[in-house]
Amino acid sequence: MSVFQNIRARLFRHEEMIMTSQEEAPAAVKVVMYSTRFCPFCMRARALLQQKQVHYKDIAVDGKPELRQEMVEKSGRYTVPQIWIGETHVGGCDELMALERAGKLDPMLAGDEGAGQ
Ligand SMILES: N[C@@H](CCC(=O)N[C@@H](CS)C(=O)NCC(=O)O)C(=O)O
Repeated sequence: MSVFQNIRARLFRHEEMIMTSQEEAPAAVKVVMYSTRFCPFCMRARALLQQKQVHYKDIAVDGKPELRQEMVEKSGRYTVPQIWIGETHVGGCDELMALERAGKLDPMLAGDEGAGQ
């Protein structure tokens, strides 16, 4: 597969994932992530959520200044990804990974938002 075919395949998978995430109802709690396609932190966060088989809404802000602005207003942060589990603003990839290391991510995904504190 050429580099361009590879990139096209990745883009297609990303679009498909966004549609799937938006069409399927979240299980226990709503998970939302603002991201860009090729940001390594976004990829890591996405991989962890996918590994946990979480249905989440992935809002791609690539080339969408209005969506990035929405993210900044909601989170007070300028970097992607920005992740919410239910009403709780988790932060970025590092914070998501830290929750996982602390054993707090699974309870939060199961609806126990207080577990993150
Ligand atoms: N510590 C942050 C780092 C995130 C970060 O640096 N993201 C980069 C993209 S890979 C970013 O948003 N840079 C600013 C920009 O793209 O405007 C995290 O874990 O999420």
